[in-house]
Amino acid sequence: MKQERMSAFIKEGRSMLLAYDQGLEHGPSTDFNDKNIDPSFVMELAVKGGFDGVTFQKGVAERFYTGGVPLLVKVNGKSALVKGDPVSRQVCSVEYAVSLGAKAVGYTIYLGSAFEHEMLAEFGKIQEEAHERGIAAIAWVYPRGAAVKDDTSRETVAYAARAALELGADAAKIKYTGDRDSFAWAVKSGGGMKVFMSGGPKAATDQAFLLQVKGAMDAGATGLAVGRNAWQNAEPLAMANSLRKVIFENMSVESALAR
Ligand code: FBP
Repeated sequence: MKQERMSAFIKEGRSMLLAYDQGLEHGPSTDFNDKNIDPSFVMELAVKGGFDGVTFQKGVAERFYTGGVPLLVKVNGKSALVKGDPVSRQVCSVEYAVSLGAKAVGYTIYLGSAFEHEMLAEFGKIQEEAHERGIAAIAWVYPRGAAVKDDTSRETVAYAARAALELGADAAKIKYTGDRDSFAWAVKSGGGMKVFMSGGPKAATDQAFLLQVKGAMDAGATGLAVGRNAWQNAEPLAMANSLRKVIFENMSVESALAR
C-alpha cells in the first residue's frame, strides 16, 4: 500500500526528485542567481531534465506549477533568520496541497531540536490526512539543534530513516553519511520504506556530487531529492542527464560524466 502511494514518483523502483523550497527555507541566502531565482526556470528543468517529481512550497506551486511532472507540496517551512534550535510549522493544509495537484506532501522534522515534539505531533496528523486522501507523506528528517553533535554520522542518519518509518512516512529524505556502507545501514533502518538522499550544498565538482549519489544508490537508496546541485549547476540539463545514468542505469560516475 505504501509503495502505491509513492508510485507516481517511482520508475522501475527508482526516482529522481527536484527540490525547490529553498526560497523560503534558506532565506535570506545566496542560493540564487539571475536564472534560478525564476521558478519557471526550475519548472522547465523538472520537465526537460526528466525528473520524477518537483517540490514547491504552495505559493510557487500556485503560480508556477504547469504539470508534466508529479507535484510534491512542502507543507511546513521556516526562514534561516532565527538562530537556535529549529522549528518548522505547517503553512499549507493537506487539502489545499491536493487541490493544487499534489501527489505527495513533504514535511521537515528537525529531530533533536528542543521543538521536535511540535513537529512530530504535526507530522502525525499530516500523515493521517495524506493517507485518507490517498497521497504520500514524505518526511524530510534532519537531526539538528544543540543536542545534535554530528548530523551525518552513521547512527544519526540511520535514526532519521528509522524515525520516518516509525512515524508512518511513505518515504524519507535524509542527508548522505559520506560513504556507501554507513548509508546502507540507514537504508536498512528504514525497513523497506523508500529512502532518498538529500542533495545538500553545491559540491565542488560534478564528479564529487555524482560520487555521493552513486554511494547512496549502491547502498540501496530509492533515489535522490536534489535542489542546489541541479539548479545551481551551470549546465543543469547535463547534470540531470548524468544523474539519471547513475540512478537508473547503475552507470559509473566516469561514464555518466562522459556526456
Ligand atoms: P538541496 O539539494 O538544495 O540540499 O535541497 C534539498 C533540501 O531538502 C530542500 O528541500 C531544503 O530546502 C533543503 O534541502 C534544506 O537544506 P538545509 O539542510 O541546508 O536546511
